[in-house]
Amino acid sequence: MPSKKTDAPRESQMAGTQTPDKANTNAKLQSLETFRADATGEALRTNHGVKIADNQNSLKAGPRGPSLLEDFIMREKITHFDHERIPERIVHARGTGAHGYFQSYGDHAALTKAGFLRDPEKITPVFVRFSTVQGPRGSGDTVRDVRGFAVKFYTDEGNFDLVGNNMPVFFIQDAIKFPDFVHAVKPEPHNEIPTGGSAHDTFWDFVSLVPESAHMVIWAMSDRAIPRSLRMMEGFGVHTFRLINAEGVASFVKFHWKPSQGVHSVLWDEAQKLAGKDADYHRRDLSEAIETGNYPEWELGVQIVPEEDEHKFDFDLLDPTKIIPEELVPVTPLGKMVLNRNPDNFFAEVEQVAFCPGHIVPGIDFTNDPLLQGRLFSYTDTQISRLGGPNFHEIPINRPVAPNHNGQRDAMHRMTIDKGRAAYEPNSIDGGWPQETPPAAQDGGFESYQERIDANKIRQRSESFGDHFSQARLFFQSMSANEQQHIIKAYSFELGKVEREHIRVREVNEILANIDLQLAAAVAANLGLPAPKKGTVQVKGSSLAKSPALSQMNLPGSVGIKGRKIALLVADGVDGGDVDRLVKALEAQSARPLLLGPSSAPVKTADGKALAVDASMEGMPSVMVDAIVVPAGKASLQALGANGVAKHYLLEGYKHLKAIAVAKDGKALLDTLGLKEDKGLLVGDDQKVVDAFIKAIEGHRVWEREAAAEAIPA
Ligand code: HDD
Repeated sequence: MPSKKTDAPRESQMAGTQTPDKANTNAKLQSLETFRADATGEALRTNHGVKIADNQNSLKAGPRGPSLLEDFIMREKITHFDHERIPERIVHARGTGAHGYFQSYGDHAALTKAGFLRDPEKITPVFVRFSTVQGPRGSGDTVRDVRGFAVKFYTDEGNFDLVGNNMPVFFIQDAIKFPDFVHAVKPEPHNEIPTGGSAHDTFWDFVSLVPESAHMVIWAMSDRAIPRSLRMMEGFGVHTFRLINAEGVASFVKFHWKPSQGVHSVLWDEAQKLAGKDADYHRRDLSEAIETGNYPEWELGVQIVPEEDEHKFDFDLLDPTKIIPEELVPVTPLGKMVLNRNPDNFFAEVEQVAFCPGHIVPGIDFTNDPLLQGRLFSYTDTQISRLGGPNFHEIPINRPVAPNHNGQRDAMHRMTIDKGRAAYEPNSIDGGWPQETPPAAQDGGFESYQERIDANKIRQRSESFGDHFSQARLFFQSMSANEQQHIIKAYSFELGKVEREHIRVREVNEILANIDLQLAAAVAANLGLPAPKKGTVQVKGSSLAKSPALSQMNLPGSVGIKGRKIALLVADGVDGGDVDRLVKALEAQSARPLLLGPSSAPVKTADGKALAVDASMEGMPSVMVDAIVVPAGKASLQALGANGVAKHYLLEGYKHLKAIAVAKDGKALLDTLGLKEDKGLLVGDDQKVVDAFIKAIEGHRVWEREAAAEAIPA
């Protein structure tokens, strides 16, 4: 049961996986294989191939003499080391990634001619990078922030990058405002504080002056900004795109990723503690899930709007601060993505991967969303300075599976050795190759959608982008009572950190009051400000009163407790049989039971056997697990009752609304802690308790407990 790390080669880690071995043999992985370096059995050499005899000592004039400049081995090693870092991403610097595959559910011919959506047999390799936005590379995983959700599809027709977020809207409507927004949210320039958060003056100054940000900011103040796991997030393409079929018929679409794991978050107190106790919480969770065969899955879907319906909504489809409520246009599933392979080398794969919303394939096209239009320029530009030149597409992780011959030549780090003399087109010297391919129903050259444009060149925001509050209101009003409270607390916390009174006042009076007066009043009360009596603008309101699809409470997922980490607190004298019973019951549900003891040393069971533990309770604190069990055993229960770490474990788990099951004899322990049984705090030794415990974990948290848990010290 303890899942000890093995150094077994990758092949055996992958053994026993079902469809993925198809993906293993696919072209992308094979092409990456060419670049993977395995040093097993190899001699240590310089970069130029010379075998090294002594890697411990630099060349010196005598054992106590000065080092010699001629030591080419040391100079090569140190020079390389001196240049090991590349600039981090300007935004989304902190992230992690994984390989996997995408498979279409069928032939979506009516919608698109893109080959990877036309053939249900086709396995398209993907690489996904998840990220936070604000913090630098070394920042914590669980900060309150938007999460990047960028997917590179290595299709036979070229790379398609769907560079989205875990929220369906954005802070601004026009790309020209992106540097302003990013400068405002990034750490303040005089002291570089805060790292990885938005609770500071410049962020709230900007967003309180820019009402178009109101909708995205309320998402960022919601539980979506503190996900339980990268595996438990929805993903969104944000902009409206076009899909185009073989007949040239276009449909507007919004892309959605729906996780089988459900959409779940941690609590704010937990998120803050995790940032210290396990700053790598999300990257660890993803890589462990893949390593243990709990491959995360998402369904890719689209909301489809026929071209002729473009103007049927009370918002503009080109405005990236708007969603299309799923109750108006449901999401049509297209296929599924499975992540089944961890990177071998973080730098080579996760750090060097380069996404660009402009990487599309025939059958997909852009719209005139002014945020998207700006992004089409920005990403390639940033790669040139970050990855050192225009040949970043030759880095293995960025290489398409499709061939990519053209007349582009030279530049820094060119790796391809182009044969032939004609680096131009047309040519008659190299037989005219490579040649253009005319557009066609299948396998044709890329053709842009022929949208008619007849307009004045103008710097102007469309009037149809003018309603900034109706959907922010719809979002707030669609939340459960618990979620609404979390939002109120998040605004109160963040604005509480804002030093300038006039910024707090403006956010409450000119933004929150236009979203919802109760929200504004609650936040105002927490800041000691008067409650605004009315908003500052006329808000027309959404055509829907509520959109249930927006509440996480309605997105439980379909995998039950698979992959959930469950702590079993044990000490000397624990009932070994009870531990076995509980472990078996949890493993039967594909959960991950973990034995935690007072230290990392094995504990002794009541019948004298040594029982290995996975970690100490301090080594894996309660914030790192989903649920807690205290197995039977009188001496063990007594020892835990006298152990401050164990008591804190239970109190904290209770405070964070986690399911807790305690053996019958542990009732006294709960009484000492002042914890009362509820739907998720269960006492007993029978199967009924185990069943109720599993059900409570399926619900992610015991929401009914939230008010009672307020009284528990943080
Ligand atoms: Fe961006 C990175 C998502 C607007 C400019 N962006 C980046 C990443 C994601 C997004 C997921 C990380 C990719 C990775 O993992 O390497 N960005 C978005 C979304 C946006 C958005 C969903 C709005 C809908 N971004 C946006 C605008 C601009 C940029 C308007 C500039 C005009 N984004 C960048 C960038 C980054 C980036 C500076 C930093 C590193 C990189 O591109 O490769 O170019």
